[in-house]
Order: sequence, then C-alpha cells, then structure tokens
Amino acid sequence: MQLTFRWFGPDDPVSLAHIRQIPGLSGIVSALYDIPVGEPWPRERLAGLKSTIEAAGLRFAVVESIPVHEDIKLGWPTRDRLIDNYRASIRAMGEVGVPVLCYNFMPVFDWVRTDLERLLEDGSTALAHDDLALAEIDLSEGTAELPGWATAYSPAELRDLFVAYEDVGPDELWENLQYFLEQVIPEAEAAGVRLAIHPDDPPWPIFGLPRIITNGAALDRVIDLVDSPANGVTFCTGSLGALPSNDLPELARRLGARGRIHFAHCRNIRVTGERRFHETPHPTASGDVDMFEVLRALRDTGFNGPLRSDHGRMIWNEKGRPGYGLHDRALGTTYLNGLWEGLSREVRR
Ligand code: DNO
Repeated sequence: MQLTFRWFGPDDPVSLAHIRQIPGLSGIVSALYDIPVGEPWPRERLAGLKSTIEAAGLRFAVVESIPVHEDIKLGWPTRDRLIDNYRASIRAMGEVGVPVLCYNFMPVFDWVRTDLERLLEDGSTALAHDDLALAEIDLSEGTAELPGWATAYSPAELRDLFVAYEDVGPDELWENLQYFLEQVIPEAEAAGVRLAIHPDDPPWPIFGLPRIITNGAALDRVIDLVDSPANGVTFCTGSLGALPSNDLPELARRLGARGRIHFAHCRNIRVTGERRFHETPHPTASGDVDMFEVLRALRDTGFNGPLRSDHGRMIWNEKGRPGYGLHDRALGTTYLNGLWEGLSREVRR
C-alpha cells in the first residue's frame, strides 16, 4: 500500500511542504484543474506538475481526475473526438509516468452534499447530506446555491443538460460507459496506466439524473465490460458506505481478489436515516465504516496500490476547501498507516 494525499495544485492552501511532513506518506494525487473539460492534457503540463511534486520530495501517484465530457456520457456523435482527446491525455500520463487515473461517470454533477459545515458534537464541522434537503434546492438559478460542487453551470446550461438527459436512463448510461471503456482501455493498457472508476457520491440518482456506479454489482459490471487489468475501480468507503446494503469488507475482498482495486479512498460516515448521512473522523469507532475490516480485506488480497485518507472535518480553526483541509486528513492518514502496520505485522508473525 502506498499512502497518498490529494493536493489541488499551487492554489491549494495546503502546501506540499506540509504534506511531506505527514509520516509514511509518499504519493500525491492531483490534476491539471485549468484545462477545459474535453481538451487533451498537454504532456509538458503534466511533466511540470510532476516536477513540482518531486521537488517537494514526493511522487505523482494518481491523476484524480480527468473529467469525462457530458457528450461522452450522453452518447452524442461528438463523443468520438472527445474520446480521442481522452486517449491522448492517457498517453501523456503514460509518457510522463503517472500510473493511475481516477475518473467518474456521474451525469452533470460530481459529488454533492447539502451541508458543508455540519457541527459535530466535538465542535468540529463535517460535510453532510440529506436527500430531503436536496429536494429543496432550486437549480433554476444555476448551481450557485449547490454546496460541494465546484463547477458552476449557468441556468441555461443546466436546463439544456437536464433536457439532454431526458433520453438517457441507466441502460443508456451503461452503454455509453461501455463504448467509452472499449476505446480508452486499450490505450491505457498500452500506456501502462490503470483506470479506476470512482463510485457515485452519493450512490443514488439525484435531481432525477441517473447514477449507476452505486454498489458491488455495478463495480463488478464495470470490470466485466472490458476485461483488462487496466480496467479497475477506486474503492471509496465513504461513497459506497452511504448505502447500508453495501457490505464494504466483503466488497473489498471480492474486488481485491480480482486484482481490480487500483486506488482506495478511506473516509468514514454515519448514516442517520434514509439517504441521509454525515462524515465523521476516520476511525472505525467514529462511524459506520469498519475501517479495520476494509483494510484487512485489502491487505489480505495483496493490495499494493495508492490509498488516501478522504475528506476530513475542519478542526483546530482551520479554514479551507471543504473536506480537504490539512489537519483532519493528516490525522486520518496516520490512523490508516497505523492500522496497516498492525495488519502487516500480524500477518508476518
Ligand atoms: C470527492 C472526490 C470526487 C472524485 C471524483 C473522481 O471528494 O472523491 O470528487 O475526485 O468523483 O472522478
């Protein structure tokens, strides 16, 4: 297992120098955030980012993410040119030597929450989601009011997208994912890059848009769409854990045994009702994710890929990007590192 940390580039209030001081940490998860969705990523830009990371004594372990253009998810004729661009970006990753690409296939929105500052009992704040509160959000003015989502859409853009998705249900989305993977996976194989699809977050349809990567059966299905070692998943405990029917240790064991977990996101959550949860500190005792058993399953199945502590709370008066401050993610990293060391020694004895 390689401990990694997400860094949002030079504008991130968290510096590489601080990340470097977290014990046991070797890898950075990052992206080129200024390239418009659909454009190919220039190799020199990726190489530049890699040099910056290496100059800080760290390694560029994962690209998270190259966003998939909506036309690809919608299956529009324009998708072929956009998929060509995506393949070019994968080639650039291979040439520069970044081995893992985390991506998602969620229509229109990436992760969504209804509260970015839920006050927890200990005085910290965390991200929270409640589908009843989501139903109250008015998107007729665009995405300005939507917590969590970084890409802003104007009211007109959003209206057009919702109209476009009227013709795309779960079956069409699956077909479009298959079409995409059939083209990009051979390129990834040739480039020495492993793709790792991120589960939908939260793992159910929102605003009437389909969401398909929600459980173990879906992750198995993705892997089966194109049978290649380059076609794998990001095992995200927080996303999958929001549905109590997902048995996380069992899922980690099954997908791990198939050798298709290429990246792990470790975050804990507390489910407080139907489609309602909030994020918590990382340890098992703090939430509903049995982090020890998840890591044990990964360890038992020989997982040796990148793993990162996912969303942290805001603690110690830190102000920063929701879910991505330094302090609580660093605490989480240290906890995960400790669990892993314990598990590794246990096995050797
Ligand atoms: C949220 C992240 C996701 C993830 C993308 C991957 O904090 O885990 O936004 O980066 O879904 O494409």
